[in-house]
Amino acid sequence: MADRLLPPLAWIASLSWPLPIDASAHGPAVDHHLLLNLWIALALLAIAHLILLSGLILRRRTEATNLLRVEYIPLAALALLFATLTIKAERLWAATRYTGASLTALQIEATGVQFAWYFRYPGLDATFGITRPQLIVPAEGNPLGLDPTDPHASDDIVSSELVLPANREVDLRLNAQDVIHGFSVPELRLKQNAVPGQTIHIHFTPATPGTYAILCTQLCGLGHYRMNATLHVVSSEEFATWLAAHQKESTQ
Ligand SMILES: [Cu+2]
Repeated sequence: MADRLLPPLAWIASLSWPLPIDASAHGPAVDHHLLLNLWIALALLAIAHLILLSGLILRRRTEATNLLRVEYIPLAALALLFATLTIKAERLWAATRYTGASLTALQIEATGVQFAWYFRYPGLDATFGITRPQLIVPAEGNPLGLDPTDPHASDDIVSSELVLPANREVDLRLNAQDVIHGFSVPELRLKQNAVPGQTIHIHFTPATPGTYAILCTQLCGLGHYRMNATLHVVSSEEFATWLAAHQKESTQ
C-alpha cells in the first residue's frame, strides 16, 4: 500500500543497503519494507530541519487560526503514513510468519537451553515423541527428556545443528527449557523469542543453500555469548541423505 502511495520513496527503497545476504523466500519483501521505512524517516528528518530553518530565518509569528494548516494537517498526514507502514509490516511479518503453515511443511522443533540449541525431527512416523522434564539428562544423550517408553519417541532425531532442504516450507516450533532465549538467523530474516512453558510456531522457506549462524538474541546468562548453532541449507537430495543417516543412528 505504501508503495502505491509513495512511488519515488519505494524506488529509493529498492536501492542496495549493507544487509546480510537474503536466504529466505520472504526476505526480499521484509528488506524492501525496512528500507522504505528508513528512507521515509530520512526524508522526514530533512523536511523537519528545513521547516525549522525556515522558521528561524523568517521569524514570523503564527496566528492561532493557522494552527490547523501548520500543525494538525501535517500531524494527521504523519499519523496516516505511519499507520499505513504499520499495517503493511503487520501483514508482511505477523500475519505471514505465524499463521497458515501449509500441511506439507517440514515439522521441526527447536529448543533453547542455557547455552545451546537442540533441534528435533519427528522421524519416519512424522510424530514427535513425548518429552518429560524429569528425563532430561544431557550427559546421557537425552537433552530434551525423550520418553523411551513412547513408541513415537524412538525414531525422533535430536541434533545440535539444523539441516534444512532449500525451497521447502518449515514449520518451526520453538521451546525453551529454562529462561527466555532468542532464536535468530539474520540471513533468513528470522527472529523470535523462545519462552519457557510456551510452544511458538513460526514458518518460513529457506531459499539459498549455504551455512548460516543461528544466534541467541536474548541475554540469557553468563554463557549467552557462546549460545549459537549452525544452520545448513542443502539440496533436497542432501537433506534426504542426512536424514537417513541420522535415522539409522537414532533407531540403533
Ligand atoms: Cu540463550
